[in-house]
Amino acid sequence: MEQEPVTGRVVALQANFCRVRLDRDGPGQQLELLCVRRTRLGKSGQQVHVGDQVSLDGIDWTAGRAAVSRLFPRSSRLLRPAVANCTRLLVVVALAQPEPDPVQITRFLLAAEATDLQVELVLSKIDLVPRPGLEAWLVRLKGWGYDPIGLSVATGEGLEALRQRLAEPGITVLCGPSGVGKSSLLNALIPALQLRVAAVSGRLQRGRHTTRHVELFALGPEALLADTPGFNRPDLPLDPSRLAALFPEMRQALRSGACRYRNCLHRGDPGCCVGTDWDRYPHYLQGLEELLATGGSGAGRRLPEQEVQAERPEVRLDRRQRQPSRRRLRQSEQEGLSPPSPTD
Ligand SMILES: Nc1nc2c(ncn2[C@@H]2O[C@H](COP(=O)(O)OP(=O)(O)OP(=O)(O)O)[C@@H](O)[C@H]2O)c(=O)[nH]1
Ligand SMILES: [Mg+2]
Ligand SMILES: [Zn+2]
Repeated sequence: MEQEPVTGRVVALQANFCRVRLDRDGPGQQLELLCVRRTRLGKSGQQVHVGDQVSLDGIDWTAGRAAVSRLFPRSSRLLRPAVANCTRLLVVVALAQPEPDPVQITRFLLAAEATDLQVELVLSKIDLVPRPGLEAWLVRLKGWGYDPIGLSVATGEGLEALRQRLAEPGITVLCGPSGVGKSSLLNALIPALQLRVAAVSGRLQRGRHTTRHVELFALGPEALLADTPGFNRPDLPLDPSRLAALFPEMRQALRSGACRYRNCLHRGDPGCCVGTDWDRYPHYLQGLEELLATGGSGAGRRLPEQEVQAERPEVRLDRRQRQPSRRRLRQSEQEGLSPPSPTD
């Protein structure tokens, strides 16, 4: 008689192994097996990611070992942090230590919006600022089209509201700058966890990149949360014409009106239905100019699956070393601009 295959979810990758949480407990009530992962599975050329649904063979229940034999199709895939089947992104920014920076918050939100996944926003460390400071940020972020939850791990405020928002089935990936308290938040939501956290340091009260890998934890029976390493400045992932759609407040304006020109870049030209009178207009313009100048960090490289771009702290491409791309030159010619220099 043929046995039903043993299946599970990859919750962490460790060197050549992955930890797989089983969909159904093993004979000795095992919840997890340590599995060898072939770096590439079969002809599909797919790599195993955290979040992947897999089936296993070669199971040794006594030793708690097995091998991943097959990957199930993914509903989504984030690149950096590499997580498969993610359903929701939780952007975490702190109200203090480190100070909130509207440009940086916008960067994270744009990278999150570019995935087409649901985006939630949390303001952490509210115990460190006076109430009016929190209220002002809540109002401002609502104007950006978000419904943020202010919370503090120190006082517990806001945790229940967040827990409810994350209770729906699926994988939520936490992302945000280093030191904002992502791991602390997970420890507070799932008390059995004892993830490493570290005090922020230095004049700018930056985080210290304490978390080094991605791992999934169970918040409820079907709701999983992934802690990820913080990074400080995600790239702008898209081509210029798609930037506007990543601003919820701009999407709103575009739904209720139309610009005179179909390929409007919304730079305050007459006939533009978005205008310039909105809080993040300078950020939009700055992002747009950056994309026009560089050809976009992800332009022309669109992947079939969704991705979020997140800069790893140890890999930084200094823009001054980049040569202007041909696309960028062409673009400036079309716009009657002088060719950009590599040092701008
Ligand atoms: N006062 C206060 N401090 C907090 C709060 N949440 C986190 N912290 C502190 O902030 C520091 C950084 O917290 P972590 O949880 O390590 O931050 P992280 O976002 O996981 O950082 P990376 O792993 O580097 O990305 C620690 O000293 C925490 O104790 C909070 O709600 N209030
Ligand atoms: Mg951490
Ligand atoms: Zn327009």
